[in-house]
Amino acid sequence: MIRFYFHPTPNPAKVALFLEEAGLAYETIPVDTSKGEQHMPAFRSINPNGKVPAIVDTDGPAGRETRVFDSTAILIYLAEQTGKFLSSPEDRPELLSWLMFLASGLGPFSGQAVHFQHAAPEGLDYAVNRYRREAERHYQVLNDHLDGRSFIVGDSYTIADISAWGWLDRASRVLKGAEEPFGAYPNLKRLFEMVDARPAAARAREVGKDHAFKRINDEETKRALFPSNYPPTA
Ligand SMILES: N[C@@H](CCC(=O)N[C@@H](CS)C(=O)NCC(=O)O)C(=O)O
Repeated sequence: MIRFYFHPTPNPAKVALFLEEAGLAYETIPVDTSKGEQHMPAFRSINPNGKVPAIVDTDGPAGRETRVFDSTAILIYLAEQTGKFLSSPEDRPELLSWLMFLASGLGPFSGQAVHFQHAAPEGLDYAVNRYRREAERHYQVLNDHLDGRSFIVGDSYTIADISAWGWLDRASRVLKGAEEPFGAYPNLKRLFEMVDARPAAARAREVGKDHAFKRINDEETKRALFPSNYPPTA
């Protein structure tokens, strides 16, 4: 059994999609990051980085309970455990490369583009330009790679496609103001629509819907999500 620590945001969404695709038994445990639950000691013992997603596999290696944190680590772990959505062994170098491109490039630059265009104070033009342009550049790299390909790696659906879906789902926020966010990236549009049309994607979108996550962006939420804006606590 897997305990899945979840908030309805892009990185947990990738893991929700994998769990649904693989048909694994799991229990969703809400972590309301807007209330600061990611900073609680009990959750920090599962993810010392204080972010979602994380999982606990009660039947991990050697039958021991084990934690895994960070969406990409979780995708690789679950794919290896189940043997599902891994590429062929010959394509493994490509799979690892694109997973890391998504984990360290497309994802974080999308996140910072959202932050500086939607959450940061007005007037930070340098930061807005840098993150928006870097997000666009990563979109372009993946769009070019997908020319003539149905999937990111090889000729089958893998955890790279699952990973890409999480942040591509937020394209309209990443590319704020764009009339058609995928307009300049037809191959990304095709990939996103292919993944999004899978029945597991519809089920993944339902994960956590039975929980009332906090929606108000008040002082508690700002302190929880952006602690670097406040003096360090002793
Ligand atoms: N590299 C991590 C990033 C995780 C991450 O940034 N999660 C966000 C939600 S998408 C979060 O927990 N935000 C709350 C916070 O930063 O306090 C991963 O891929 O899992």
